[in-house]
Amino acid sequence: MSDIILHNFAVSPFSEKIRLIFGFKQLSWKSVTVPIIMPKPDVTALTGGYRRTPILQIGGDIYCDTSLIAETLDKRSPVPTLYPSAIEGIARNLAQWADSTLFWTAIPYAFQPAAIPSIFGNISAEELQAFSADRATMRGNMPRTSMGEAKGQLCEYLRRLENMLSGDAPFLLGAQASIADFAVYQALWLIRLAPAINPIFDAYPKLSKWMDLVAAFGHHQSETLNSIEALDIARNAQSFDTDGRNFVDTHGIALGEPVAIMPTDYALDPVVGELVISSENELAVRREDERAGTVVVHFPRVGFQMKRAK
Ligand SMILES: N[C@@H](CCC(=O)N[C@@H](CS)C(=O)NCC(=O)O)C(=O)O
Repeated sequence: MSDIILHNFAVSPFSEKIRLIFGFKQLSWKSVTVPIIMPKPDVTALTGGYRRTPILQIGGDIYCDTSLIAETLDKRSPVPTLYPSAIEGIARNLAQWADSTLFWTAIPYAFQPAAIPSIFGNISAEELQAFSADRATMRGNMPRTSMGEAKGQLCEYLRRLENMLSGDAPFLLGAQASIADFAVYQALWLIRLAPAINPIFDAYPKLSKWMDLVAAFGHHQSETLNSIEALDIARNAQSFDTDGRNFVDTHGIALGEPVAIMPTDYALDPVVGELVISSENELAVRREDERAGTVVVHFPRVGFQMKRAK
């Protein structure tokens, strides 16, 4: 089986979600460190434009968005599962709430001046300015949350999560960990890293204990790889993960047609290619790249939009 390669950076919460899933599943992986801000030419050579972090590469297959990355890892290594059958629906929906609403409530709270050194280390004023400008462009017209709103809403969400842990079960949805635990944890992770602001968790002792439990999964074994080696692996790939899916047509677009796929919320960079998967929960295009060769770029349906390309 081809190696699992995660293109990620250290202080990326969504990357931490996947790194902990490697720990949970005891999966060995290769780590490519990507730039924190644009340009990212070795990332977009693989994806065709998608710039968000992380992406998963297996040979010439590139998986975008952690909901699909988690799904792909679960297919490849089903035990222990991220989707226990009795709680699958609620776990997926809770994870989606955490990756969107909870994350975008926690982020403005995490990026307070007092917390910046714990998150970024010795970052210069210029670097911080470049980071803020990059993220402002990436977020486009997404609504901004003030500190007062972020703090008030975050405390209410923490109270609800604490309530979910009020029985004896160790995880959010019971005895077994699920995708919901990794998604909620990633949203709170940057706050947890920063001693100047993490006392916010003191009022939620069960949640604090649960965070320790999730963190204890660790990241399992990884080796570093550079982005040029990753491009070579893509270019040499002989087969692609396109079989075994139903064709579900919700757009009146047939397999083989040129399409553009992009997120619906932020970083709206379209990826253009020939439609090769259109299933219940996944879309994928095949595209040719000068540096990466032929690649198949996969997206979850939820959170993405597809249009016929010219
Ligand atoms: N829904 C996406 C969100 C990914 C995301 O927003 N990641 C952040 C980093 S944690 C990002 O892309 N930041 C901009 C960048 O890395 O270019 C997912 O689940 O993968």
